[in-house]
Amino acid sequence: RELERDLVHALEQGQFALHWQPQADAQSGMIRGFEALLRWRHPVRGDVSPTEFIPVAEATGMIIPIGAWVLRTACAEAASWEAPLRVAVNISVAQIQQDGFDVLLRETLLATGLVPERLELEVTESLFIEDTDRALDTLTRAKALGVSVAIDDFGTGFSSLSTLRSFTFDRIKIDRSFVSEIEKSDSAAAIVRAVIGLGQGLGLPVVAEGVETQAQLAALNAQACDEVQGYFISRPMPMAAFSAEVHPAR
Ligand code: G
Ligand code: G
Ligand code: MN
Ligand code: NA
Repeated sequence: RELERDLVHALEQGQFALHWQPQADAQSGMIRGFEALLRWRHPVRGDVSPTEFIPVAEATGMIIPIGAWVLRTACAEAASWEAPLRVAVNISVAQIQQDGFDVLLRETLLATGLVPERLELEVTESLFIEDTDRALDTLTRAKALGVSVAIDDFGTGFSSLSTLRSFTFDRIKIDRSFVSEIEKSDSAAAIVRAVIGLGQGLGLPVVAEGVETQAQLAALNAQACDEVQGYFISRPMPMAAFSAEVHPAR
């Protein structure tokens, strides 16, 4: 309850910030893009995890203004980078289901000057549980603008495979629960291999999330995974904390 009350004021009080996590080419390590991850610095509690407050924001509808802020801030920051890298933004189901999400998207791109081709929306399979037609319609309009769409946390939701047939995604993100077990569990390794094969068959690049060790990276490379993201490459950080070599704005 208390979180809910405080969340209402968090936006106007400027308590939100974006951290950025690189998405790198698995072979060369070259950074291809950055995912924006929302952070909330609560005046009393300190940092509150998005796993705690995003569900509250979704349940109360606060995700609509907060999500709009994230989109706008991420696009504005990325537009100022010197390197024209991809900017990936997580979008909640409620945002996609909302009337006029495509209008917001178009206005945000216009206002920030970000080239649509640099923006990637990360959506989860939960989007396809209810009101599928509407979700597909909105995503189709996003793609018509030139924006790309990645399926996030792949493998953890329902009907993963039919989801891939219902919409032309641009990228698959393998959930980190499989990546973290890739060396310990034959079944996790088999699933990772299968998802990468699926991506190859569909012509979709695959990003592995949650890569924490050199060994995991090597295992992914052995499977010809396209891109990697995780603590082994970099933790999510404020853009200013990145060194000059990887900072896209320098
Ligand atoms: O770092 P991590 O704790 O950032 O994020 C936890 C969860 O919160 C992940 O599932 C992530 O996708 C989600 N998340 C992080 N930032 C955002 C955001 O801006 N919007 C939405 N909808 N989800 C986010
Ligand atoms: O669902 P989504 O992929 O958007 O979530 C990203 C979440 O994963 C964020 O909470 C981010 O902080 C977290 N994360 C990113 N890299 C790693 C990693 O290597 N290990 C773990 N455990 N979490 C990670
Ligand atoms: Mn994500
Ligand atoms: Na994910």
